[in-house]
Amino acid sequence: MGDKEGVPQGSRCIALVGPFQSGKTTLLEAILARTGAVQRQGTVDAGTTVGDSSKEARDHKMSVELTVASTTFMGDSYTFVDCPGSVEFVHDMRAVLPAIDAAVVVCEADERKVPQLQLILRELEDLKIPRFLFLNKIDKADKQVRETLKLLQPASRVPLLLRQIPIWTNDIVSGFVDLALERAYVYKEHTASEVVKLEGDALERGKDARFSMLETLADHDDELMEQLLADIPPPRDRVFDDLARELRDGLVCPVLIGVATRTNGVLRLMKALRHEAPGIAATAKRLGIKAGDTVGLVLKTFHTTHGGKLSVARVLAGQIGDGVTLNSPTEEAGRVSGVSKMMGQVTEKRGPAAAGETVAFGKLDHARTGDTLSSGKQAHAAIAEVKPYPGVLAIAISAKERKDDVKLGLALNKLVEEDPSLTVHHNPETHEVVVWGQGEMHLRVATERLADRFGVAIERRRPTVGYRETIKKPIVQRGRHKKQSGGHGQFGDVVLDIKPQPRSTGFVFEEKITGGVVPRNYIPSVEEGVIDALKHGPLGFQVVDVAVALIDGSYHSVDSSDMAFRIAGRIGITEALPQCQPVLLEPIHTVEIVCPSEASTKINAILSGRRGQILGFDTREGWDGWDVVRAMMPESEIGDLIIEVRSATAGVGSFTYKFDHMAELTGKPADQIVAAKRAAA
Ligand SMILES: Nc1nc2c(ncn2[C@@H]2O[C@H](COP(=O)(O)OP(=O)(O)OP(=O)(O)O)[C@@H](O)[C@H]2O)c(=O)[nH]1
Ligand SMILES: [Mg+2]
Repeated sequence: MGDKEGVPQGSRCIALVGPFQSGKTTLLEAILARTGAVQRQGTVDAGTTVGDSSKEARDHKMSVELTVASTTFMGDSYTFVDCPGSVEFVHDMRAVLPAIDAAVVVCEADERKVPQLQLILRELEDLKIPRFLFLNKIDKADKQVRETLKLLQPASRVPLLLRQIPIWTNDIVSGFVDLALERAYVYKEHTASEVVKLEGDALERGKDARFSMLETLADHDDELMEQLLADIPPPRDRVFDDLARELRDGLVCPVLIGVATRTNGVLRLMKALRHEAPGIAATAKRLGIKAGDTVGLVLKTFHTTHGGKLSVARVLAGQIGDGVTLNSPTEEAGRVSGVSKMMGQVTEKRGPAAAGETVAFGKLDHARTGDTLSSGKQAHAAIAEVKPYPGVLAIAISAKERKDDVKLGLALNKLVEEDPSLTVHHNPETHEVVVWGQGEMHLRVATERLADRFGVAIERRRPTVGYRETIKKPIVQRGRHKKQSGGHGQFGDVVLDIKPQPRSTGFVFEEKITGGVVPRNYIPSVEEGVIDALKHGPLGFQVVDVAVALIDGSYHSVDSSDMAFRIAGRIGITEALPQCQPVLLEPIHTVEIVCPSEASTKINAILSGRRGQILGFDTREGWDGWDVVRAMMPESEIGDLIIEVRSATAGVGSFTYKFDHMAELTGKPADQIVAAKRAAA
């Protein structure tokens, strides 16, 4: 099938991305309303939009997961994926990017949002995904759009190409000039803009701006450059071809303007998408998918109350319908049971999905977000691998009521399946269930989901820090257990040589018995008793880095037993350790913080304020204007580090960390920890 009017065949998939609260969900609503997919345009503030329809999103008035909604425009089908803007929910965006045809990056004229914009544009640039910038909220604009563009330009590696300029009436934007069409329009609320005659000041500014646009395009089109130099007006088709080509080749990032709340600029955006955004054929080529294969990519997983598990996927090649068995690269993903069209949380059963379409497949039990699905004999290789960022904030949770323990476990599995940027760890030592996430709001939403969706009320606490203790002085100590009660007595007697060991050597047990003073068969019991006692040292923590040697003892031919020697070993340690100058050990990690360079000084101050020891400073490789700061830091201080790092970096700073060593902690901080442990015991 050939393309009609230069419009690619097949359903398009477009992601709406951009910094926090820039108006993506509102823009989706405006698109759906403008194209007739919904009757009335809802608002985020009234909680009536197709997007953000979960209770958590409505409650917080922000997107906390992606929304998928489809519509048609001028006979073509489009699926939009509205992605959350908050960095804490960024995984939902990252997981869909590989499969989309193009992205609309919604942003506003706000300098503080530039770092976040840069992060998003980088992801798109690296994946070679064509992208438009939609400069939203120009109803609130207080500066010239060209000034705004200068502000935003550092966020993009390629030129931001202004396609429209606003027309101002009494300091308010009342319409726009389309620089490619050379036409002026006046905005009408919730309906198409009206063409007006381009005259006066707007005409002049329009000419200037058009010339700038053409100049930028001419950087990659020699013939156009010659025309411009010779003052020959370039043919309109050539300009449109260049706009489309340079977008598709990632040479420019076209900028459109509008007001999502009033549906202004939406029609223009849709037309640009229609004519310029690539279609499934180009996307399949970008992903290296061969003709003849049947391939899809899972963008998101939902566990719905009534419909069970839904795998939202884009079909990238072939056709996928009910009853088809799909494979992921590692296992059989399952048999499709139901294909649905999605309109936010509302799903509607439909027939098989063709290449290009984005739908929800039912009951793919073993499919995970990010999986490449295929139906051939041999599973298709993974076309994308999007690893979630490691968690930066943790909470320990438990079911409020013991009876919900099993339910909590099942709910957590589903929660993590829906959102792989959450991880759950069971701490075998403290028996805590620790949930790691991307920030405060992320974890808060996770606990709300557990309550609202899975019906498990939970309690949350700060996770226990892995403190240990050790000793600084050696000792030789006798442990004697003797009990005479009626018939059989109990007798065990050991002498232990206890010595501190170098850091991170753990525990060693040796026996140096001569002459059988402690019979061989009782020795393992002595060791068990020692291990028992080391679990709770005099400070209340596990004792590490000690060597214990059994050097002497005695036994009784009738009264000695495994149990008696075990108790003797325990007594020996328990009596010895308080005399060995016990000391607290705390875990120290190496932390690597990445941040925009202008925030480095603040980051340094944060690290010092948290007992961090700065190891080094570097520019971040491949990241202009970014730094990496490395430091050693106690685990207890990393707990909520992300909150301060984000606030110092307009939300974009982050860190990774790795356990390095245990270090002694003394003085008041240590006393407080010991006292808290005693109080909790
Ligand atoms: N003045 C004005 N306000 C807007 C416009 N578009 C959106 N808003 C408002 O901006 C706020 C955020 O809008 P959303 O659509 O939720 O923004 P978002 O980008 O989806 O937010 P996240 O998904 O949480 O990142 C809401 O209060 C909207 O009413 C606009 O064009 N003009
Ligand atoms: Mg949103």
